[in-house]
Amino acid sequence: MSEETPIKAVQVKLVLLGEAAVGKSSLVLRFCQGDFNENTSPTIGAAFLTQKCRLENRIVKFEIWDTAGQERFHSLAPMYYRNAQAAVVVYDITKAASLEKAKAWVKELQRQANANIVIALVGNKVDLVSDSTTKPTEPTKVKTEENEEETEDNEVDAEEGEEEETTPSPAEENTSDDIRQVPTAEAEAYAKESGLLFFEASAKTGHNVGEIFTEIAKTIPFDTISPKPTTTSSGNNRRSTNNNENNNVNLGDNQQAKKGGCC
Ligand SMILES: Nc1nc2c(ncn2[C@@H]2O[C@H](COP(=O)(O)OP(=O)(O)OP(=O)(O)O)[C@@H](O)[C@H]2O)c(=O)[nH]1
Ligand SMILES: [Mg+2]
Repeated sequence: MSEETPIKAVQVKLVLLGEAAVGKSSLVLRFCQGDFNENTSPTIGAAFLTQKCRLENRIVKFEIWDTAGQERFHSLAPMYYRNAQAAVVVYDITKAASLEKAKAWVKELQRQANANIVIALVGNKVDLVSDSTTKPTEPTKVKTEENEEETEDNEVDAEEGEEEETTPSPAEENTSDDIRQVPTAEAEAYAKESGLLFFEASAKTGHNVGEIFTEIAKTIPFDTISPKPTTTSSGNNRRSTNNNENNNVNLGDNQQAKKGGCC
């Protein structure tokens, strides 16, 4: 006779898409292991990982498909986004072309994926620019149960020009201007008009990484999704396209979630 209501647990299939080298695997590595690797290898096919995220009233178990960004793997993508409840579409804020590729992925998802799929657009590598508020904070952590609340007031905060009054050194200013190719406002406006969640993040520093997944978990319309048990992979045979769950994983040995994610 416990006083506490048992917490519901739900599985969420999530797919990461985006141009090669934008940092998809690095974001997953950060989320699942709290780690970063400067020298990753390109993903071949796709990698599969899981990580749990605890919300107030439920535990979300993300089943994450980290796809390969190289064009030769594009045709495999539908196998991974089919039946997905969530997608993280990543671009690199220092590469304008990668936003165009991200937009193409969004279009494809909106045409071919689940009608109510939650899509987050993520501009990665904000640590490379000095015009964001990302550098000094949140060194390597992603959100845990305890610090979940931090995320509330910590969403898109990398407004360009936000720091103007602090008179940055010319060198810093130039570096920032030279490197950033996608203004925050431009991507944010696109995300808004397309109905996407939007974040700028850094897999390297961990900035906003946990927040991406927490916001997705909060946004998924669970009440309209038939609940699935959180036990193993029943009911979704998509993974049979790549039935070695650790197939081509280049995220180290993190086939299953270790510490470092939501919970
Ligand atoms: N500075 C910086 N570098 C990053 C960040 N995220 C990833 N990188 C680097 O970018 C390169 C590519 O990262 P990956 O995570 O392998 O990129 P990917 O999108 O998974 O690439 P594919 O698997 O080929 O699609 C690696 O050298 C990473 O170390 C980041 O947030 N900041
Ligand atoms: Mg990869």
